[in-house]
Amino acid sequence: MARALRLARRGLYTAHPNPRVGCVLVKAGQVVGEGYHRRTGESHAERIALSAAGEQARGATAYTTLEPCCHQGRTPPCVSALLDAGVERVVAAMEDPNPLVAGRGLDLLRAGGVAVEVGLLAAEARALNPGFIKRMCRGLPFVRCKLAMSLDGRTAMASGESRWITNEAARRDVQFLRAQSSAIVTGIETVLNDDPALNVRLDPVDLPGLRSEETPIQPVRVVVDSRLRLPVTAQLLRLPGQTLVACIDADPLHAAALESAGARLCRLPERAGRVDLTSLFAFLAAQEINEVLLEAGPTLSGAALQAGLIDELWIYLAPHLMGDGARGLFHLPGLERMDQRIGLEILDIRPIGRDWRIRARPAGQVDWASAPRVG
Ligand code: AOF
Ligand code: ZN
Repeated sequence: MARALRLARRGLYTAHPNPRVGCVLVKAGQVVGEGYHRRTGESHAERIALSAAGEQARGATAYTTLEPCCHQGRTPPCVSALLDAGVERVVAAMEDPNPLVAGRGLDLLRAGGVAVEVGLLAAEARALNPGFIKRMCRGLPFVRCKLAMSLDGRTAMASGESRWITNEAARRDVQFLRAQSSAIVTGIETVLNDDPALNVRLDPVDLPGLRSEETPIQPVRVVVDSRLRLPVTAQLLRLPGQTLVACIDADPLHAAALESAGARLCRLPERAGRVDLTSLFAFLAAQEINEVLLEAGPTLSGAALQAGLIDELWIYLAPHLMGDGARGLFHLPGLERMDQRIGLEILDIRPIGRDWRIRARPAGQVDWASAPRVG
């Protein structure tokens, strides 16, 4: 199963909106076939492993990081392929949370006389697909909020100047975070101030799963822009990939100009005069967006945090001080007493070049990698 998990990880940058899945077929202590799901629309892990094994699959055990599917999606069901090949035993790390499968794949295998076990390395398997799991279970994407700050917790000088807080190595690390995300969400203020690209600029050879002739999959760029102030000249409209502008209401002429510049507009319900963020994230999940990277300023990041929409904070900490006149990480109105603090659980801290990366989960947030739902 550990090998199947390593294979599944090769789909980190390419499999979405599908889950990352790996499969290893073992017979008499030997690996006879293996595979991973590379890209939506292409074969599932089990079918790749089965074709590699050929006749050797008869009587083998399949270790798979996700319950085999039993539905006809973009590709045919894996359960029938496993039964036809004569696989004797299937060990799945976790059930498929997709309501079209949800245990039925395992039931069908059992009904076909296959020995079935579920739950081996479940937490590791879940950690591969937090976005897919949360989207299937909650109708919301898994949201990582990325921030860069000085050691004294500042993200910009009072003037708004913020380039660059962190070093090259940290900014490259963020490129990998972007590459595994289906969407990057930012606010209109960030776009007006910085005119960011919000794209993936890595070489395909740096992204496992991508072939050298392929270009990285660009996450959908989402601009939260209640009053539709995005200029048609914004850099992100000219780059490969889709740009979605989330607004409440819009001047029809400006809306038409943005649409002809390639933007997709989406009108959403309002909350206190701004785009309702829960509606926005539910809309993104409905577009099959699994993992979101929020790269925004203190207002939007703070609002998403207070709405309980952030699953993980990814804070890059740079070794310098910016002083107490500079701006803080989150705008959190109404937070006045110590008992109103937002607690965090630090998941890991590691050096990235001269900076440090802190990964933390807001207290009370579900850990999508634990809490396995077995059998
Ligand atoms: C598996 N093995 O490798 C993957 C599975 O549209 P399709 O046919 O690609 O089906 C997508 C669904 O299949 C996806 O939502 C998830 O439930 C399951 N993914 N299942 O047996 C795999 N990637
Ligand atoms: Zn399948």
